[in-house]
Amino acid sequence: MWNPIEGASRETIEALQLQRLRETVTRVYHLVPFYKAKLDESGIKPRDIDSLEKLALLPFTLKQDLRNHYPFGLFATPMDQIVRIHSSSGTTGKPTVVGYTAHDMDVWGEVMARTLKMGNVGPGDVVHNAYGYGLFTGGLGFHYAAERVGAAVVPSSGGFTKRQLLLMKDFGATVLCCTPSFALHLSEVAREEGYDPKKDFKLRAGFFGAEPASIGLRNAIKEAWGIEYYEAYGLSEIIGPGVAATCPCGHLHVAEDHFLPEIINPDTGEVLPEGEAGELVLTTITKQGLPILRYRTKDISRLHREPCKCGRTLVYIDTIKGRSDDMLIVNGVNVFPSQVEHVLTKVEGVTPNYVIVLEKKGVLDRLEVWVEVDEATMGDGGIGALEGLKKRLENEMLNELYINVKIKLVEPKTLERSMGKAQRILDKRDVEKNK
Ligand code: DLL
Repeated sequence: MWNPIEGASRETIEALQLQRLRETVTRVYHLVPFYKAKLDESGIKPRDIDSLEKLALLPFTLKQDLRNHYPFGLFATPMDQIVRIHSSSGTTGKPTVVGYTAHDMDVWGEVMARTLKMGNVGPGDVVHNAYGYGLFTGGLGFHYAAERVGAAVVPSSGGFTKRQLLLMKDFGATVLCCTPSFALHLSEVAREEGYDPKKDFKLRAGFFGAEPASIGLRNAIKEAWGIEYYEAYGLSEIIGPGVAATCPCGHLHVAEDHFLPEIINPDTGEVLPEGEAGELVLTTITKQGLPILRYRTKDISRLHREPCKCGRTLVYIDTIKGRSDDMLIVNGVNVFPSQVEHVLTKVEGVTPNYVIVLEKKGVLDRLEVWVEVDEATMGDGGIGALEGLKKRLENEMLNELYINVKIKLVEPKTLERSMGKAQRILDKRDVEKNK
């Protein structure tokens, strides 16, 4: 473990959490007019926070609240104490902006060091960091983590796939950090370039996150590179990566001494009993620049407090299968893109590269999945084999999703690759509605 607190007793952790929660509520009450108004409205004073259960009384914070106070309206420190600004890409509307004080940068380095320590990364390791550098928190988050644990970091950022492979090979990268979709893409290009990903590289572990990855995709990455797979979870509004990370047992432990997790019913806002699935809500309890109460992540997960064999006592969460807002509703049935991906990784002959296309046919929705056939199947398939493959996929989709899915097989390497988070959904239904 990087920090003994990761294995501390529940009493120690909870005492620390309560003290820090009270400090945070006091801080935002006095320094952020938005929170003062919200707390006054609900009749809560900072001194009322005398147990962790009181967390449930605090107001939620939504992404829209950050947008409404664009750019710095929710900051709790004057700008001369802010040393770093990041922002979310935000495809619609204004981006959300986050600010860090020197103290926050230290907290971020600490929780990110815990992430890399899960895979025992340290001096002697060469960390190839292919998360995007810039306003996105992935690149710089992993960068400072690698330096903090004493590894050598290669700040390669996204893009330039062939060049990345050259650097990974020549610099002897032992650890890879990037999105799961990019890790798979790198392995495909490595093969095309004549490398054997397992033999020609020294990689032993990878830290993947920023987007969901099905078990099948994880296995494909592990298998292609012959590495251990660690997962990083986080979001810019809370700190960036570093909110949670998988231990060697595969459990996604939350850095609970800095971020308090809750699971709520996304429709009613009620806190759900332990172990039930719902929306993950996070409260920062040590951040100074932009402290956030009960942030609605929209990520669907569950909390677990069972003891973990690795010795960590911090609560762990289910890996995020999807966000409540990227859940597709197809003729009334809920579908997560990760379910589609799961089917693709179970059926031989296709790759986990796909695009989900949604259209309206009359009053009904039609879901089509474009999926790449793999090289071998394309080579020896013939029309008959491809027809069989298409039928098999359509049957599996029906079993898994309970809806009819049309499969369109496309040639290998024809779907666009993303250097960061993959774009997998093309929803044409609204466009058609507005025509
Ligand atoms: O994606 C931070 C990050 C960078 C995490 C690198 C891990 C590694 P945002 O761009 O603000 O921050 O996006 C946050 O991405 O609410 C989830 O929906 C999704 N996400 C992040 N990590 C995972 C993960 C970064 N491990 C949003 N599994 C979050 C599934 C993830 N989804």
